[in-house]
Amino acid sequence: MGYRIVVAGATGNVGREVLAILAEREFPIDALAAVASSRSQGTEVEIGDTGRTVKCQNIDNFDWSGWDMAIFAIGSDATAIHAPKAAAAGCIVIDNSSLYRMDPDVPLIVPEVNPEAIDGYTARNIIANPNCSTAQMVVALKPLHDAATIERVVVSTYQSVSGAGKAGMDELWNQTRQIFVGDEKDVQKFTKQIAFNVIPHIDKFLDDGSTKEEWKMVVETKKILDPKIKVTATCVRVPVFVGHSEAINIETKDELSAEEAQRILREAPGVVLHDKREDGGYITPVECVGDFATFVSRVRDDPTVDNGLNLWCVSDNLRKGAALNAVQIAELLGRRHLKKG
Ligand code: 11C
Repeated sequence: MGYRIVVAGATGNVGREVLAILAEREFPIDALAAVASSRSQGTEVEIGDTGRTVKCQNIDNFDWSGWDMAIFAIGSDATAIHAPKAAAAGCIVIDNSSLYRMDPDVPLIVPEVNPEAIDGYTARNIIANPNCSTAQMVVALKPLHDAATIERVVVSTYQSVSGAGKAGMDELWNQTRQIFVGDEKDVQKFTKQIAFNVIPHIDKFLDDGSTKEEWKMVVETKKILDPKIKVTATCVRVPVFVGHSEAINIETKDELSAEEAQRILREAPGVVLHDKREDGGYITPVECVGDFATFVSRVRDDPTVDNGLNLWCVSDNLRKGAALNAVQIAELLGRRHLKKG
């Protein structure tokens, strides 16, 4: 016996990955509905590479009653309209947007890090999925925090254009072509040229000079991992299609050598340590695409502070950063609260 599950935003980057991952992980499904805006009504969406498709229904008049859970990937504005309706009808919402993440009545879950927090979903029937850059970082940091108590994190991100949706990917592709053929460059989605460039700006600016993407990394890490951890972030868009990378510096309360950290990371759930300390002995974004893991490389001591470590962390932002984490939440919900069969 399986679940009755809805994928909202099934035609988008993340929605399509959700459908693929449900199939790849053989999530037990009795009924599957794909919903999207009226523009996509009737569109047949492929379910990964199974050869099967599902027809999109209009989210505006979808009847949420009788569905066990819905994975939402439709952005905050549409989520604000539709998630409360689904939740009120008894369909548990797993939401990819940032709308509910900091709501104290909504658990913010990375299954490898804080699975027990999911029990709080009953307050609103909503569970939040973190920002992609936070998700991969906390997977890498959790086992190190358990071993030596992380007190401070300094992170710089190298985020792919797929984080900005299909329009971001199209802009990188088009600008690259335009530069090669000498056409005028089309700059719309990003504030500056992204092809052959990097942009130290993701999401809107806040009053203190940081950006909302940087703020999310701070507050979400605290909510998921430990409110006592100090985090400072610089988030940068790079001309990579898929895969976010992060250079992370941590300071721990207790001593933790690079060798011990490598040993811990080798055993950690969700982490693949690939750290050969030689040419090419590390993972780059193109190698992580389509994978479930959070890859860690370049683990080394930082001798400029007491108990400091540096590491390099790479993951598929559409998977662990969004669709995979959402499906893992659905699996966790099933195991802990909605047992079938
Ligand atoms: C990016 N991290 O790379 C963003 C995308 O809060 O879910 C995801 C935004 C979010 O642009």
